Amino acid sequence: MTTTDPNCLFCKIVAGQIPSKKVYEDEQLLVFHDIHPWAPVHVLLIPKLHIASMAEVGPEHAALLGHMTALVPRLMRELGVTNGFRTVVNTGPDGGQEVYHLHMHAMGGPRPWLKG
Ligand code: DGP
Repeated sequence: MTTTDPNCLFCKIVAGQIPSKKVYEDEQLLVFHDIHPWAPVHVLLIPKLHIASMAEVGPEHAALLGHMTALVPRLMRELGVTNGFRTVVNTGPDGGQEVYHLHMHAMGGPRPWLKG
């Protein structure tokens, strides 16, 4: 189950064809800093497998998504986030998804989106 899409930006990051500030990697997942952070700490967790969005997720992906989700608290701790964090998965046009390779945003630090 190692499908990739040669035209996909995040598949290119997985392949090392586009550089990223990597935070974590294992056989199934890659985590790197978002290029346009919305928070002091803002990383993206992605499966190496190309899944276009959460809309394509099925029961066969349960273990992968469980693994991804369970990694978030550990990564936030390792990145110095001590006072809570926010996780977001944008899905499809109405969900505001820009990159069509499934990813979870994990954001920590003071919340700029609540200011104003
Ligand atoms: P979304 O709207 O959920 O599809 O968010 C996509 C995110 O991906 C957005 O916050 C910016 C980030 N992003 C886009 N291109 C790149 C890139 O080339 N490198 C990195 N590190 N992040 C990117």
